[in-house]
This record gives sequence, C-alpha cells and structure tokens, in this order.
Amino acid sequence: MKFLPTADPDIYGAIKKELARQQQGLEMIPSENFVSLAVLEALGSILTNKYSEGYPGNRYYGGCQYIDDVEQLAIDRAKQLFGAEHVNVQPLSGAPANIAVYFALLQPGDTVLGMDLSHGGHLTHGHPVTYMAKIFNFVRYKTNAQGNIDLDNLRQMALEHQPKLILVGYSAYSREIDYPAIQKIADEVGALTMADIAHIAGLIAAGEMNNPVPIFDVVTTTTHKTLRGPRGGMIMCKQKHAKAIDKAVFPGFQGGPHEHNIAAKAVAFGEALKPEFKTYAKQIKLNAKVLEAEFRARGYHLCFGGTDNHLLLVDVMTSKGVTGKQAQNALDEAGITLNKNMIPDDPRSPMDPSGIRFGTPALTTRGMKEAEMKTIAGWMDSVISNHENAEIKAQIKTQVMTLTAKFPLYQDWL
Ligand code: DSN
Repeated sequence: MKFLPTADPDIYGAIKKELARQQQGLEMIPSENFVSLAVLEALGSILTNKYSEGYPGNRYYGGCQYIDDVEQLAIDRAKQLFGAEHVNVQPLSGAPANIAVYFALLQPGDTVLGMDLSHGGHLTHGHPVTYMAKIFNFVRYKTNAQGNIDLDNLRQMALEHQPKLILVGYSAYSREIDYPAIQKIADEVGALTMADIAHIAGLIAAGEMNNPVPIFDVVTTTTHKTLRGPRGGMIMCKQKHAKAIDKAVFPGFQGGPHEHNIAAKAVAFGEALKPEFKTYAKQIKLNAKVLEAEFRARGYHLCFGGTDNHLLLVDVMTSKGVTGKQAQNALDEAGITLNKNMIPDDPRSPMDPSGIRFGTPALTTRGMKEAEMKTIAGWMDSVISNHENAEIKAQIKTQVMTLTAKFPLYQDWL
C-alpha cells in the first residue's frame, strides 16, 4: 500500500495484522473465502465515488454512462452463470436481499414456511429476534432423524398453513435440496418459492449442486461465500417478478447502489465463468468429503449424516463432551478458525451450543487438497479432545503456521 501507512497508520496497522492472521491461520468458517487481487482492485476503485440511484439506462443522476456498463456486465454475467431470467445486483448483502424479496412478494401478516434455525436455516428466514418476524408470519419446518428435509411433513405443513411463500436454502445444512419436489408442493398450495443459495452459490454456478434458478420464483444469494466475490448480495427471479423485485430493492428499501462493489461482483462472476472455477468447486466438495470421513472415523456425530456440499455440522458435545464454544476457542488458539453452531433441536443455548460448523471454500482457494484435509482433521481432533491443554494447542499452532506458509496468500499485496 502506498498511501495508507502514512495517512492512517492505525488502520494500516490493523489491516496488516488481519492480513497476517489470514495468511498464517486455517480459515474454516464455511461462509468465508479469499477474493482474487482483481476483485480487490475493483472493490478499492474510484467507482465508490459515484451515486447512481436507479438501474442501467434509467438513473436519477447524471454521469452514469460508465456505471451503467459496469452494472450491466454484472447482470449479464450473473444471468449466464445461473441461467437467470432477471437479476438485481444491488442488494448490499444477503439480509437486505431477503428482506427486499419479502417486501416485493408479501403483504404484512402473510405466512412463510421456512427452515428452523437450529436445523440449518438462517436468522433472516423468520427467526423471532428479527423485525421480519414481527411483520410476516413465519412457520418453521425441520429435518428428519436421517437429516433430510421431510418432504411429507413439509407438504402437510403447507396444506395446513397455506403459506404465500415456501423458503428453502440454508446456512448450516450440508445436504442437497430437491427443488422440483418443493416446487410441486408450492404449486399444490398456490405458494411462491424462494431459495437462499448464499452458501452454495459457487457450487451451483459450477454445476456441482442442483440449481433452483430455472425452477423457483426467486433466488437470493450473497456473493462472498463459495462464489468468491466481494461482500454483497444479489436477487435472481423469473421475469414476471422483475418489476416488483427491482422496486423493492430501490426505491423501496435501499438508496444509492455501491457500484465499486457491483464492479467487484462482475469481476468475480467473470472468474466463476472460467473452467478453473469448476475445478475449484469440485475440489471444495472433495475436501469436505475427506473431512467427513476423517471425523466419522474418529467417532464424531455428524449432523444430517454427512455432507453433499462444502460444510459439516458436527455435534462436539455428544461426541466428545466439549461445547461448541469451548471447541471454537480452543481451535482459535491453535490457529484454526471456525464457528460454534446450534445442532438440530439443540438443548444448549446459541451462545454456547453443542456444535461446530466448518467448511472448505477458503482452504481450497489456497490450493489445499485431500492430503492437507487429512492432516487438518487430525489436528482438529487433537485440539478438541485436549481443549484445555495449552501445550498441544501451541504445538498445533506451530504446525498450522508451517503448513500455511506452503500455501501463500496475498503475497506482496500490502
Ligand atoms: N453469517 C453467514 C454465515 O456464516 O453463514 C450467514 O449470514
């Protein structure tokens, strides 16, 4: 960096320390990733200076001719990636994208059928602590004992509650989703369908997971998880919902779009259209499968019976008598970052739940493969099983630093 070190040494210092943390640690939070330097450049560009309320070709402010090019490129590339009829790239992140969809398609008091948070759903899918839960009537379905979405139960609930919207797509669920079956239930009760593919968008774009976009009414995503773009959101929908969605995003909910961010989204979508991205997405899943096998072999209880995607939810309480918080803290001390997480119908509290959630997108971006996953699973087990043993945690941290040094990240960037 040329200017920041002298202009603002405090912020520069914090960035420098965070860079070292990212470089030296094993990032296993399944919703995190490392963007390319090209994405970073677009994100840090002068596009941040421009106001551009409206949409390409129809803005409220002057001087938007190049901004229009940027936003249209992002839209066109997203359409190509997912086979979408209409795309809105302006949502600032996943939560605003979901809220905009609710405002576009629902009236206050309407019923939405969404997955229970502890079974892998998301806060913005109607958790009682959210404002959306005060406006709309969210009814929650769950997974069955085998870890599958119980489609018979979902159908019964849909018949009973007559939802206006059926919502799928999760942030801690590790299995594939049968979109045509859910669309059939929605058709039977006259409900609209929405999928939140934030976690798995990159896997879907690469053809490694089922794609709801050609089937469902609306699909939301973030752009910064497996899709490996900048922090942001996006809505894809059938043409018949395009006007309502666009109006809900702006002027209904947001103001001026963040065009530097939209440019970075366009760059990331361009990267995801390349053949290398397919190889990357395949490897994310292969790596997750190795972690699954290694944890199963060590006697851990895997929620939902394992994984079809990039993440695992593991019940460390039942498996090893360690809470999710204890496991997260101990692993943090050893240089391995993941998050504590509720397991289905968790008897413990969200702040100290029974599980941990971890995944492979960021490690795979660094170039790590099956052999590294085996080693890492062994380290994780040692730390969890000896979570109060400072010596073991220190030893593993040293080994983590040796390993990460072999997979360089953002070298010379600062
Ligand atoms: N915070 C994101 C995650 O970790 O899944 C979703 O909101």
